Amino acid sequence: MKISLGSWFLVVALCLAQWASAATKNFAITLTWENRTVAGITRPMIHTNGQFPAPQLSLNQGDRVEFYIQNNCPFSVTVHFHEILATGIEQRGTPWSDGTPGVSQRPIEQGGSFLYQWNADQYGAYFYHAHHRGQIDDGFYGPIYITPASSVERPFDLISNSSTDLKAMMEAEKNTSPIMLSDWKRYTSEQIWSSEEASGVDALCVNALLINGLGSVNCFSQAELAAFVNETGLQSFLGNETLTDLGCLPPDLVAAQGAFPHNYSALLPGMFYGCVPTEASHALFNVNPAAQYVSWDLTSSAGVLEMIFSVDEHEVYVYAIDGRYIEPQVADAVIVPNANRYSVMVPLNKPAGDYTIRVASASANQVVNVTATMHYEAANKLNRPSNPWITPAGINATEETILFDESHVVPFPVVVPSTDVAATYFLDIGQTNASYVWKLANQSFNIEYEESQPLLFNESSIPSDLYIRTKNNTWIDFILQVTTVGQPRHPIHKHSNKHFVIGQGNGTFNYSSVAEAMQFIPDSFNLKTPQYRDTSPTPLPVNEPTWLAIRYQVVNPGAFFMHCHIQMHQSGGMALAILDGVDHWPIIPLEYRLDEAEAS
Ligand SMILES: *[C@@H]1O[C@H](CO)[C@@H](O)[C@H](O)[C@H]1NC(C)=O
Ligand SMILES: *[C@@H]1O[C@H](CO)[C@@H](O)[C@H](O)[C@H]1NC(C)=O
Ligand SMILES: *[C@@H]1O[C@H](CO)[C@@H](O)[C@H](O)[C@H]1NC(C)=O
Ligand SMILES: *[C@@H]1O[C@H](CO)[C@@H](O)[C@H](O)[C@H]1NC(C)=O
Ligand SMILES: *[C@@H]1O[C@H](CO)[C@@H](O)[C@H](O)[C@H]1NC(C)=O
Ligand SMILES: *[C@@H]1O[C@H](CO)[C@@H](O)[C@H](O)[C@H]1NC(C)=O
Ligand SMILES: *[C@@H]1O[C@H](CO)[C@@H](O)[C@H](O)[C@H]1NC(C)=O
Ligand SMILES: *[C@@H]1O[C@H](CO)[C@@H](O)[C@H](O)[C@H]1NC(C)=O
Ligand SMILES: *[C@@H]1O[C@H](CO)[C@@H](O)[C@H](O)[C@H]1NC(C)=O
Ligand SMILES: *[C@@H]1O[C@H](CO)[C@@H](O)[C@H](O)[C@H]1NC(C)=O
Ligand SMILES: *[C@@H]1O[C@H](CO)[C@@H](O)[C@H](O)[C@H]1NC(C)=O
Ligand SMILES: *[C@@H]1O[C@H](CO)[C@@H](O)[C@H](O)[C@H]1NC(C)=O
Ligand SMILES: [Cu+2]
Repeated sequence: MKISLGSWFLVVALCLAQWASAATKNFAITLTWENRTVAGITRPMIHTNGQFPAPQLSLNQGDRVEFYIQNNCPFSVTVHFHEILATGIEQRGTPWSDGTPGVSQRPIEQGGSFLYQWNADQYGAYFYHAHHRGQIDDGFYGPIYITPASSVERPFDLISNSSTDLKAMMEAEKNTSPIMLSDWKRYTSEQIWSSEEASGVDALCVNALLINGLGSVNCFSQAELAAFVNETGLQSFLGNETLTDLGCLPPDLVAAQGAFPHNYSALLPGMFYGCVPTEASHALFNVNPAAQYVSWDLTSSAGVLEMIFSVDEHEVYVYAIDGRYIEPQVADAVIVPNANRYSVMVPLNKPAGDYTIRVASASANQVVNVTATMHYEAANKLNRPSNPWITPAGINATEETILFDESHVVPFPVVVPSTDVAATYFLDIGQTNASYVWKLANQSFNIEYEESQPLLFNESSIPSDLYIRTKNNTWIDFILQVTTVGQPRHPIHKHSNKHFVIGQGNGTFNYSSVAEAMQFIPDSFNLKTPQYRDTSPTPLPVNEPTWLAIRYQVVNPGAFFMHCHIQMHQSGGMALAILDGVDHWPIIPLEYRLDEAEAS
């Protein structure tokens, strides 16, 4: 792309340049590929201005963002702002700043640069991350927080009406900070991908979990693993087999692998077997009990696992999901699927001291955990270890543990979708030809299409059954059908605007539309208080297939993407392109057009 650099040279020289001028915030990011030791494992990875995780983008609602990226990695990259509705000045869309290769832009080549521009129209917790190939697993992710405008109504009076509490919660929200949850592998994303191709195996096994980039490798004994299998009921998956020493389902059991060709000797040591313990420092969160509350934005950038989060002996009030308020719900433990954000308000009402923050895999395919410490800054201390709500296997450690209940979420305020639906798409999720090759559309979205001319510029660049076309200001339904048992929950993420989660169930969806299904199985739907989010997990197919129904309004003309946020599944092709509002596509500014040589 042709960007006139001008003043940008100055910006690039700074570490993370950020200043407010007429509500425009400029960020300059340089990516490098260097060795770093994370969770005690040294490997090459993506550094963002020398950092990992990438620095936070702090914004105010209404800010205009200019994000300049200089790619000094030895490969091409893109970045996606998850999930900022990419609108620009005067509400014109900026779909060329969505960051999806093959859909909205060309990958940014080695040595190249790109300027992303968008408006922070929404409020709350978001994040930005690599969107080329498997690079999110190489450490390119960082938090975004958009302070809500003062006119946005907060839900905190549903927690307490005491004026001191309300003041304290407003203050805690003002000082909210991210807790990035991620998983970590000892191999690079390209090593993992090559091994998947050579072995035929879906690489759903990690080496460590991280909290704000910190953690270590902990190896459980066979006896501990056997006890976790009992606790979690994993025996029914395992049959006569056992978990690997990394706590993983063995490769032949991963997502029905056994039904596809495979060569287990092409797996790398440490991918499924070969746990090597490490020592490394864990995250520390200093909190001030005088503040009464602390607010955290739990943000998962995990490539594989869903995680469960808890703070020993403390309740949390979940008050926002995916950057949008809900009626606060109290819980002791919260499951955070890949790519979701759960904002929690934590009352600091226990004796001062150190309390363990526990994060563990909530996915059936691996038992793995990590801890951090919440430290109350006060003189008198708790003189004993704190008591857990959850076990290292990610399940309740006590009878009293209350798990956050998704089925009781009520958005704040409630917004309901239209029932005037222009089109319903039935999307079957399953494997094709190999256990690591997946589809969401009629065929697998081959990773090589990321190198195609982007659909925003050329609708003929990829097969037409890998995308749908919609008209602006219409309502669209997707029925996501998980066709086979043994698949994990797929966190399905739709780019551009949020979607309503209107229904889910077990079995096969044998209806031609949601309206028809509602006549027969009304209890499977919620059109009165549906969740409104950007990433929604499909229900776990335990004994039979499952389905998820989501609905959205086309408001933002441009070429977007919908895909599983398990990175191996996205790389494996579980994706569909969405050409939204084709009747109102914007004119692409000259500087974002493809090179002349290409466009002719
Ligand atoms: C990382 O370190 C290894 C040896 O520990 C070395 O072989 C490799 O070249 C280094 N990679 C980078 C990108 O510096
Ligand atoms: C606070 O007052 C509002 C308005 O009367 C009410 O709806 C809400 O339930 C109250 N909150 C609590 C925690 O009692
Ligand atoms: C697991 O459960 C089985 C059957 O209840 C029991 O025989 C076995 O001792 C348990 N193993 C562990 C490690 O708790
Ligand atoms: C485990 O069970 C499978 C069938 O469920 C069988 O094919 C296999 O031989 C058994 N393995 C062992 C070690 O018993
Ligand atoms: C299986 O993988 C190993 C290790 O990469 C390789 O040497 C072997 O040739 C492969 N076997 C087949 C049948 O492809
Ligand atoms: C997992 O939990 C166990 C038990 O609390 C703890 O000993 C271990 O350190 C945790 N693992 C990590 C990596 O923090
Ligand atoms: C976890 O919760 C279940 C269901 O409430 C309960 O039956 C079980 O006893 C609890 N586990 C522990 C260790 O208390
Ligand atoms: C799967 O294999 C069939 C025939 O063997 C082929 O037609 C199809 O294109 C393959 N699908 C993918 C996603 O590779
Ligand atoms: C669009 O992509 C197709 C398929 O790659 C190619 O044949 C065609 O020339 C492209 N069109 C333009 C205008 O570049
Ligand atoms: C998939 O195939 C079905 C049947 O041919 C068709 O109706 C549907 O539009 C196709 N889906 C996509 C996304 O192209
Ligand atoms: C689907 O089946 C699972 C496992 O049997 C069950 O736990 C779950 O409640 C069922 N879901 C619905 C919506 O009926
Ligand atoms: C698309 O539709 C939305 C919703 O009605 C509207 O706000 C927007 O202005 C439309 N965009 C264009 C470019 O017409
Ligand atoms: Cu998936």
